[in-house]
This record gives sequence, C-alpha cells and structure tokens, in this order.
Amino acid sequence: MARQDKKVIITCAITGAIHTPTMSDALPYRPEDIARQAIDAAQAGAAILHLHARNPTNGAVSIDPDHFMQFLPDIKASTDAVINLSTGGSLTNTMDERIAPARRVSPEMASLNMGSMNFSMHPLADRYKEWKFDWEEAYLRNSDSYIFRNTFRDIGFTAKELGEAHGVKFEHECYDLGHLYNLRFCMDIGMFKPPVFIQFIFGILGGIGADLDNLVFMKRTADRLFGKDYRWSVLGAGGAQMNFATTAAMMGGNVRVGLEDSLNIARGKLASSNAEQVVKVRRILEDLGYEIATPAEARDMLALKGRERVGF
Ligand code: KMH
Ligand code: ZN
Repeated sequence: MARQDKKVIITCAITGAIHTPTMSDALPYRPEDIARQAIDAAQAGAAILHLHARNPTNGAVSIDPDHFMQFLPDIKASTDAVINLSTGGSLTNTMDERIAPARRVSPEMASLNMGSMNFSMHPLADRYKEWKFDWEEAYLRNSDSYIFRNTFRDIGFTAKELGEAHGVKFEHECYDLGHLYNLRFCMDIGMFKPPVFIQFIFGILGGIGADLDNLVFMKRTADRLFGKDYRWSVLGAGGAQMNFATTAAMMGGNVRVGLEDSLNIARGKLASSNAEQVVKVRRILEDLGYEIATPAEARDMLALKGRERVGF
C-alpha cells in the first residue's frame, strides 16, 4: 500500500501543451495571465502549480526559459505554492531543449514522463472551423504522427541534469501500466529515491483510457511495485477530470486539475479560470470530509528541497 496521508494535495496545471487559444478564452498564454491564474489557483487551494510557458504573442507552446522567467518571479512573490516546471515540451523539441527551463531556474519539482508513446490531439481539430492563430490547426492535426519520446536514456539524462544536479523532485507522469514498471526499473538502478511522486494519467489518446477499472488496476500495480515508497495523484483528461479526482481521493490519493487537462467546469460548460476548477474540486473533497494540504504540508509529504533553494 502507498503511504496514506490525512491531507489531499491539489495540483493545478495552468496551461499545458494540449489545448490551443481557440478552444477557450480562459486558457492563459500571456505571462501576466499565466501568473494571475496561477496565483488565483494557489489562493483557491492548489499546493502545487504545474507550469508550461507559451509564446506571449500567439499562444504557441514554448520551452524558451525567458518565457518562463516572465511569470515565475511574480508567482513566487505572491504565493507559497510549490512550483513544478514541465519537461514535456512540444512536438519537435529535443530532451535537452525540454529540460532547459528547469535547468535554468532549478525549481522544487519538474514533470518527468515515464515512457515513449503516441500522444495525439488530432481529433480535437475537427471541432473548430475558425482559428485564433494560424499555427493551431496544423499543430493539432500533426499530432497524429507524433511520438512522445521518453526513452530510458532521456529519463536518465533528466534525472542526472535536474534531480542530481539541482535536487529537483519529479512528478513521474505515468500514462500506462508499463510506465510504472519503467519507474520501478529506474529506482532499482538507483536513479530515484523514495518517496517518488507518481501522477497516474487517464484519457490521453495514446495512453490508458479513463475507465475506473484502469485506475484500480494502476493503483494495485503501484502498490505491488512500490509498497510504501510512493505517493500518488490522478489526472483524468477532459470529461474525466472531476470524477477521477474524486475517486482518487476516496482511494487515498492526491488530485490534479487545471485547464491543461480539461477546459470545462461541467459537461458542455467551459471553465472561466483554473481557480474555478480548484474551487470545485476542493468543495467536493471537503464535502466528503477530506482536508486539503497546504504547500508546507505538500513539501513535507513529498520531501521537497524547499522554496528557498530555487533559482528564481
Ligand atoms: N498534459 C498532461 C496529460 C508534462 O507536462 O510533462 C501531460 C503533462 C506532461 O503534464
Ligand atoms: Zn504538463
């Protein structure tokens, strides 16, 4: 069994690399909007902020460290939340490019994707006829030939460059059962020390589907592979977001919400902000009797290096 915590950590993933500006006016891409939405999400109860950057003029996904630096200091100055930088990148980036922002700013946490896979958003392109920016349609359509590359060498490189060199703790993103075994292998060769933090991901096209049987199966497999050496959280993409978060908490896990993973606040209704999703999941969890972890409690639960040791 994973360690059972009394409190539930809410992670909020603010903007991501899946959705494009046409899909929702609420999806932030200017640095001031990313900062404001992140700060509001933290005030609403998110202990961890999972952050990607965007090109401020056209909303395209960016892995330029300068774009991250346009919002990170403001977020740090206004919240105590743990800052977690994505290393997911975009369709064409090398691993070296993907880790460049985290290497520059030495955050407390970074994402680490635990296996190579198809990762496609191409069906979303058919839902829109007009686009805010000309890059969006091709970006979505071309994802049908995208291999999201996360080889053992890539994982080892990231572990060395960020984990060893900067004391960064990882959000191990696991989109399928095999990714849990990949993580176990990496731990066996000494790459990661417990407690590891696993994000179980359901409903990405290319990963395991958003069926509750799969959540039970992933959790049971993780219990067998990691015993007490892990903490876990759940991300349900799209319409699975709130249901999977609720079920995860009921099973002893933590939760992730945010416009990166779902643009909606209810079926067929766009969310007005990231904070609105945090408020909703918090209300559900508190109504069910769960307490929400503060950033300090999250730091303790995940054994993080502390906000005074980041480089921004
Ligand atoms: N959008 C999530 C499904 C990353 O940032 O490294 C995947 C993600 C990847 O969060
Ligand atoms: Zn992400």
